[in-house]
Amino acid sequence: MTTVVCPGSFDPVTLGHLDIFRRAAELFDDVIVCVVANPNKQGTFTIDERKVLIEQVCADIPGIRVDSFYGLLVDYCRDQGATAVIKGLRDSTDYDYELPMAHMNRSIAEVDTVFLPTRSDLSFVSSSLCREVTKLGGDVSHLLPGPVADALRERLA
Ligand code: COD
Repeated sequence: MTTVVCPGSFDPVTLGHLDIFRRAAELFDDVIVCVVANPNKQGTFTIDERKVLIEQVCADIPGIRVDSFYGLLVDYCRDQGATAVIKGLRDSTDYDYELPMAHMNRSIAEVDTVFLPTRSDLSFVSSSLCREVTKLGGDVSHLLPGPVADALRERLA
């Protein structure tokens, strides 16, 4: 059985993230979507709220578990027996940000990173832009899973 981890802030989870989770679940037996806590960052949603939203929108995808973690990602991977981290790549900015982390994770713990290119029609989508547009009264419901769009509007609009 191959276990992999899809880590992220997921504040909140978008259709872009969800596409990566689905494709990871087609490629690997056991996919852990892990909300990584950043104690220095005040999120829009709490870690538990993010987890519940991800659980809701992934309920129909077999082979996905949802968890949260604070600390070094490779320690979490080792504890879970995960051999790789899955990341979505939207553009060269993501690549420049992700590649040093991938090298570092490989260097310190031999944990590999698998990059999946984002769906082209979702390559401009980020949690931060969705939050900003919603806060200013815009509609991003076509870019978010239904329950997430409702929760974000309720929280920010
Ligand atoms: N389509 C596809 N993929 C997407 C999209 C989209 N529209 N939007 C984002 N993604 C991808 C991102 O590229 C990323 O791979 C993933 O989804 C999560 O995105 P975010 O924005 O929710 O999460 P990030 O980028 O803030 O998460 C960074 C981590 C928390 C994973 C990282 O900082 C980390 O591993 N932290 C743990 C501490 C650690 O081990 N540090 C040392 C690293 S070497």
